Formats: sequence, structure tokens, C-alpha cells
Amino acid sequence: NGATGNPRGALVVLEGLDRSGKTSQASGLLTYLEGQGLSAELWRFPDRNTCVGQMISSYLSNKSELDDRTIHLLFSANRWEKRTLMESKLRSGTILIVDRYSYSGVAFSSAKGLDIEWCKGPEKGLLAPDLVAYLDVPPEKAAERGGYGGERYEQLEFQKKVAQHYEMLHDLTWKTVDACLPMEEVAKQLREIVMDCVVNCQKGKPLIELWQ
Ligand code: FDM
Repeated sequence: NGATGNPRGALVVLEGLDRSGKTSQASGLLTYLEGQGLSAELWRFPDRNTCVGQMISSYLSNKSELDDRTIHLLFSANRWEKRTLMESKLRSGTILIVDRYSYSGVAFSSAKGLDIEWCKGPEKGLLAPDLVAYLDVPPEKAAERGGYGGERYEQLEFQKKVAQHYEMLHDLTWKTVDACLPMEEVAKQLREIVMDCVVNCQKGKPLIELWQ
């Protein structure tokens, strides 16, 4: 519990391939949680507003080239620079819905061929999510959804590899939702698993760190 004595907020992460629906579902969730009278915020990684985030953004839009390990460490640094704020928000009772986190970091970099344990290294000590909701969509189907936006990783063959690497990251906090279901059904399932998680955190589930 925080200094205010509030029950702590839940750290909820949404993961999935590009075009899996994460961003729309995240904003739907925020509206729902606020409607329940809960304090909640929507975050996303990469956070392109910081200096590190701008380097990442320029890399993703193919305006700059970086070595695979270098960009991996920048993505990680972009989470580290938010860690203190993240912890204080959670301890003061705010629920954080986070669109992509360390799981994207490891899945995308290891899909390029980097060693998975090496990829996890810099994530150790960041806050562990209370729930990772994985929006599961076959890569082919995601590619059909209005096409990709043209950023560096938005290519079918690469997304197939990312999907395989995500599978290696399943842990106890991981819940898979079938993202091929109608949007409203996905939203309903998400609300249920998220509310379960929110209640557990209110009851005192401890905040722990990655990657134990
Ligand atoms: N991505 C995202 C990574 O490769 N590593 C990371 O740590 C994170 C958070 O960046 F292709 C990739 C995943 C995706 C791109 O796209 C960010 P969006 O559209 O901003 O989610």
C-alpha cells in the first residue's frame, strides 16, 4: 500500500502482434475502468516522447540504422526511464494499462536472432506485470486487417517469427485472448480477466520485479 493507504493499482500489459487490436482494446478498457470509478491510465511502449523514445521512433520509421543490440537496449532504457513514475502511480492506487512492455522487447529482438536470455537481461528489475493479456491473432489474419503502417517490423514473415518467440514467454501472469472473436467479445473477456487482476491487487497481491 502507498503512503495514502490506498490499495495499489494493477499493472496490466497488453501484448500481441501488430494489428492484433491492442490499441483499441486498451482504450476501451480505460473507458470501462474509469466508468467503474477506478483511477486508471493508458501507457504505451515505446514512449516516443522522451529523447530515447525519439531515437527509437526514428529507427522504427527507417530514418536511422542501429545495431540490433543497441536498439534492444534503447527499448529497455525507455522502460527504465519510466520505472520510478510507474511504481509511484501503482502504489498510489492507479491502474496502468500498458500497450506493449518487456515481452515485446524480448519477442521482437529474439525474433531477429538475438539470444533470448541475453534479451531478458536488461529487463530484470523492471516491475513485473500483474497480468499480461495476449491478443492472439494468426499473423496472416493480422496482415489482412487494413494492412500494416509501413514501419520497420510490419512484415508478414517477421511477424510470424515474433509470434513464435512470444510463445516462449508464457508465464503465470499470461492470459491468451482469441483476438479473432468479434471486438465486443474480446472486450468482454478482457474486462473479466482485468477486473480479477484489479481485485487481487486491491487485496494486497505484492508488486514484484521481472524476470524471476
Ligand atoms: N517493439 C516494441 C520492440 O521491438 N521492442 C520493444 O521493447 C517494444 C516496446 O516496436 F513493432 C516493437 C514492436 C512494434 C514497434 O510499434 C512499436 P507500436 O505501433 O508503437 O506498438
